Order: sequence, then structure tokens, then C-alpha cells
Amino acid sequence: MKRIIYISVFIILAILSACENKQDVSMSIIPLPVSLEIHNSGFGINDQTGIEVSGEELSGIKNYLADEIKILIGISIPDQDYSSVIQLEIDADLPDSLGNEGYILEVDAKGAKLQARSEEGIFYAVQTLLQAINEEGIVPGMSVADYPRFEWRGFMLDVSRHFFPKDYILKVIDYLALHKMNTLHMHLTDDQGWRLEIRKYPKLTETGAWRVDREDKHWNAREKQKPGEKATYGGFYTQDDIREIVAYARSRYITIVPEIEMPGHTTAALAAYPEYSCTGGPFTVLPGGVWPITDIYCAGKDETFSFLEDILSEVIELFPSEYIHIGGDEANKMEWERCPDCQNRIKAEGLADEHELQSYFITRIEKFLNSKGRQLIGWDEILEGGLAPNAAVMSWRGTEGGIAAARAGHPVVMSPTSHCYFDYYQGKPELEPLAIGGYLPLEKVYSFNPVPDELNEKEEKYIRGVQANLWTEYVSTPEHADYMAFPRLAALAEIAWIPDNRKDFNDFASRLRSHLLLLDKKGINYAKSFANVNLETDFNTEKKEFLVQLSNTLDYGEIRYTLDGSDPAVVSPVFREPFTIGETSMVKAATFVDGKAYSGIASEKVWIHKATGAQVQYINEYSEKYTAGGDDALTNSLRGSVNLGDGRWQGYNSSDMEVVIDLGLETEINKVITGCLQTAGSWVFFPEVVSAFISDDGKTYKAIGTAKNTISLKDPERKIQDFTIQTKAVKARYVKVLAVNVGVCPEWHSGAGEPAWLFVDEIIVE
Ligand code: TNX
Repeated sequence: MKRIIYISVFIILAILSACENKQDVSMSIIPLPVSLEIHNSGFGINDQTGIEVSGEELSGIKNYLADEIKILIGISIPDQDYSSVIQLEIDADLPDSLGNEGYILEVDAKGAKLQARSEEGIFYAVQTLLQAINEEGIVPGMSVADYPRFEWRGFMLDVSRHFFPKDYILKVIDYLALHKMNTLHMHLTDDQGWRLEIRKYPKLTETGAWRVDREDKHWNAREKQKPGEKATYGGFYTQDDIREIVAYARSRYITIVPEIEMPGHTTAALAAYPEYSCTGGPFTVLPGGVWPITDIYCAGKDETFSFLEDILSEVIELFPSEYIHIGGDEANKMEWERCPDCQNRIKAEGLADEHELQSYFITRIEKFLNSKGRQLIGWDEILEGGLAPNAAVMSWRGTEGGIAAARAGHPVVMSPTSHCYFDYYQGKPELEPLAIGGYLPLEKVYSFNPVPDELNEKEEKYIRGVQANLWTEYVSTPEHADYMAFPRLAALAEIAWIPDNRKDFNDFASRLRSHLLLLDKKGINYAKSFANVNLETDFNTEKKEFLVQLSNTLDYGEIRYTLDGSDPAVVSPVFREPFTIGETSMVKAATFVDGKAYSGIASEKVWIHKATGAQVQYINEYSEKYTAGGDDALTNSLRGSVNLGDGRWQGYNSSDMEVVIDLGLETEINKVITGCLQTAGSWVFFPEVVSAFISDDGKTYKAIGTAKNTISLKDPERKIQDFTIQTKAVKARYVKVLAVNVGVCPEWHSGAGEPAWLFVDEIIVE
């Protein structure tokens, strides 16, 4: 009897632990299925597991599944004599609600059944199945019914600023498939390179695909090609390469959307065929950034349109996508203003100005594309001067362009810089490779809802999807592109797939932790910025204690820290709960996994001073754009860095900063230091002067000194300056600080006359 009890307890424990295991694995599925139920009875994939398909059309997916199983767990699927089975079945009678890309997946002890109305659906069911298999080949029992939120789930790779070889493009296609993405937008042409072979115009690649090699210089400090210098850096895709890419993408149910930029961002094309510019050139392919770029296609000459139509004809032949992207962004109209041909066109067509000329340009191209059965999509600038009748809009300068287009009944893909620009930093710049700027951490990508609140139900339908853009000015290798794309792309894939009300960052984070194993398996060089340590502080006003909180975005590994300036090591204390700091200290922290440093070392000086944690009363409000987290920012003991977007700087747009700090008790004061930032290129200037005043009652104030700015506003460097007011020891409870904004950008500045920013962080009282 005893023995039977023991055996049954053992069996129950074994089942329970197997279930637990199963739960864990299924929880790593990204994107999360719309409906997912885990039950007990799963099955193990082994060399007696077969794959059956309902028709010949599924044989490609069958082979794909078998190949992936082999890669994941090393098992070869037999053709016959199997005891468990994975069944793939297209069934047109499944509910309409699944749509064209939805599927049903049932896993029980006998095997798995994958059903959909289409091949796409089966392919996505396969992705879910593959992500649910654990190291031992066990698939948990589950019932899944799933379908995407959006029809356009996109990723753009800029292959112009840096060329990426065909093999990498094929890899990217696989990455997208893994996350049920369905669109790869290739930015094929720009000022720095033309990447697509066009038979009729061979110079586009002979000349346009190559530039002088200035890769050792900063992107914005690269001299143009000099006479006699050879252009050796670049590359392009032959038409055969493209056919291979397109076919490979088709086998993964991914549409390649080609982008041929016009009328601006065209220096590489004009270097090859200067006759299609307004001036006739000559031009050279740019090795780096130049701004503004005024040389664009001439809108006055009919030959320009024949040239572009010839190119687009070959593009259409190569790419079967419904949409052809024609760029349309950032076209500087300076040459159009003085080009007789363009001015004649404006007159002849009765156009109001150069914006309408751009609209004429795009509409003419749209007519051509429509005549070939294709649709035009462009960046949101194509709204300026009037949107072409059937055009779709890719909204990048915020969501406003997308909103306007949706209201006008045009299809929209949302891709705002704020949430979708994967060329932006994903962690603190000090711990990241050089990037273009910006700040877009994983959790911000995840927070994006591509359907703006402003739209009503009818307008909402025009939001066809969402896309991440990886511009590559600062990204020159596949490894670096992987790094910028992942794991942010996993977050984007999820917001593109699941309903907004199913999103939960903590749940995503916990799935991502195990999903990383799959990314490792695929050899994806994802960024580990999510493990960098963030430091937050809190002042306990009752206990007068300054508390430090350390965390990382994914709650990954263990955080170790030091307070003495040394680098954290595996013997440093582990952070378990917020700790107090009594004096100014350097906090250094890093995440450790399996006893090894996993993240970069975050370091932060905490300034403990007499106003630490003191209440601040605002006489002038700070800008909603730069709040630095709110009212405690100026006395939280943490200081802003030279990166204006670090979330520490409180911004005042054209107004002064005027605040009163309540020290709580009468306190001896010797010094009042106000930290300010200047980064003139971003319209942020030092204050003209900072003054401090003291008071006992918070009503009558006495001046204690001023500190004038001594640094030129023209200084191009990003600088932090302490405006220090020194006084003989005085006693007071209240300190008022006034920092006077320069008001407007100076005359010589590109923003002359526009509101200037004043950025302040930390008012230190000593
Ligand atoms: C703006 S987004 C651009 C690109 C740059 C990108 C850098 C868009 C349509 N135009 O040419 O690469 O910013 O973030």
C-alpha cells in the first residue's frame, strides 16, 4: 500500500513539474496570442513525429517546419512510420473572424493540429508552435485562437546609408517571420547610395552605388569626394539578388516594399544622371551627412518623369508588392524656386507654389503607378500641397500626418520618431555605441498605440499598421543592425499583433526573458541595454533620509553596486532593497548573470546637499515637454548629463525659471549653485544671469548675489555650467532662484527669433 502511495505521489509530482515546465516555455511566445489556454497534456517531438498537410500548397511550410525543428532541437522529422503528428490544414470554413492571417492551434498528448483559412495563417501557427517547443522537444498542451490587430506589421532597413549584403537581408526576413511581421520596407536609394540595379540606367549603380570611404570620420564630418579621388565604398543588389530576396520573403509570407526616393534624397542618382536635376550638376555620391540637401529632381522637365517611370517599371517587375514607396520626405525646394523649368511648370499647371509643385510631382507618379495596378505610399511630407488622390501615408514626424491622412480617408502606416525610430539610443548614451541621438528604450516602443485617440471609429480603420525604421547613418554592419533592432523589434511585433487592451509590459518582459534564448539560438546580436541599471531616488521627508533604488527594465539577473567609485564586481553587494545615502557619493552598478557582468556599468553621482529633498514652489511653470519627472527634479540630488533627452533637465521655453526652495528650517547658507545646459544646435542656451534671494517668511526676500553667463552662446559644444552664487554665511528658510532665459534664438542662429530653451537641473544649496 505504502509503495503505491509513494509511486502515485511521485507520478503526480512528475506531472506537476512537467506542467510547470510547460507553462514556462509557452510563456515566452512573442507576440502574445490573442487567446491562449495551457492545459496539461502536451507531447514530445521526437524522431517518431510526423508532419501531415491538407494539400500540396502547404509543402513549403512543411519543409520549413521540419528544418526549424532540426535547428531548434536537432531532430529529423521522418516521412513515414510516426506515432505522433503535427497536422497542417487549410480550412476555408473556419470563422471569418480569424481573417486571412489568423489560425487555430490545438496541442494535446497525440500531437498538434494547426488550422487556418490560408497559408499565412498556417505559417503563423507554425511560428507559435516553434516558440512553444522547449529544449527537450516538449510542446505544452494548449488551445490557441489567434489573429493580428494590423495588416501592415513592418520593419524598414535603410540599405542606402550603409549597404547590407543580400545574405543579411535574408536573415532579417527570417527574424521578421519569427515575430509574425509581414512587411520589409527596403530604403533602396538616398543621397549616400543607390542600391538597385536598373538595366536601362546602368550608371545608377556603376556610379551611384559607390562613394569615397570616410568611414573613419563622424557621419557629419565627412568631406565630399575630391577631384581624382576614387569611390570605393558601397554595393548594390543585382536584379537576380532582388528576385532571390523577394522569393525568399514570399516563402515567409513577407512582402518586400521597395522605396525609391523622390524628389529629394537623390544625390546618388543625380551623381549618375545630373541632367535630371535643376542645375545639371555635377554631383558626387555623399559619403556622409550634408544639410540641407538642396539638389533634388527637377519637376519642370518631362524627361525627369520619363526617367523615373522607366525606373519604376523595372521596380514593378521585380517587386510584386501592392505598395511602392516613393519617399517624398525632406525635399528642399530652393532649386525649384529659381529653376525656370520648375517655375514654368508652376505657371502652366496653375499651381500656387513649390509645395503644390511637389504635390503635382507625386500625383503624376501616382497616376503612373496606378496605371500599372500599384498603389503609392510616401512619408508624411506628401500631404504638403495636397495629397495625391489614392496615396497612403507613412507618418514619421509624429502621428499628426497620419491623423490628417486617416481623416481624409487615406490608408496610414504609423511610424513616428517618438516610438518607432530604431536608430535612436535604447539606453544611456554613455553605455551605447554612437547613435544618431534620441532615446527610445524598449518599454517606450511597447507603450505605443498606433491608433491615436483623436480618431473616431470610422477614421481608425485607415490605420493599417505600424512600422519600425532602422536608418543606418550610424550603423554599418549586420551585427550593429541586429543590435539596434533587437529586442525592440519583439516589442514592436507585439504591439502590431495584439489588441491594445491585452498589452502588459511586465508580462511581455517576463516572456522576453526566456525568449532571449531563442534569439541566442538564432544568432541574433540583440542589445543588452535592458540590463543596464537605472537609478532612482526618493527623499523620505519624515526620516530625512535619502533613498536609492536600483532596477533594470527586464528585472534581469542580479544588480551589484559600489559607493566608493570602484567598478562593481561579483563580490560587490547585491541590491535587494532601497538603501540610504548620507553624503555625496558615486554609485556604480551593473547587472550580473551567472556570476558574470552582463550589462555595462552605470554610474551616477548623487549630490547630497542642504536642499536635497526640499520642496520646490514654481513661480513659472516648466514646459510639459521637459518636466524632468516633475516638481522634485531640481532637488532630487541627481544631475542632468550633456544629453538633453536624459530626462533630468527641466526646460523653460522662452520663459525664465523662477522657483522658491523651502529648506524646512532656518539653515545656514554659503553657496547656491544652479546647474544649466547649453546645446545651441538644439536651441538650448545658458541663462543671461542667475540671481538668488533669501527669506525667513517666504514673503520678503533679500538678494544674496548673482552669477552672469560668461560662455558664448555660439559655443557649438554641449556644455554644463554651474552658476555659483557665493555669499558670506547667512541663515534663512527660503531660497528663491531666478534664471533669466535669453528669450529668443540669437540673430545668427538657424532658429533666429524663435523661442529659446533654458534647461536647468539641480539647485544645490551648501
Ligand atoms: C529622417 S524619416 C529621415 C531619414 C533619416 C532619419 C534619421 C525620414 C522620412 N527621413 O532620411 O535617416 O531622419 O533618423
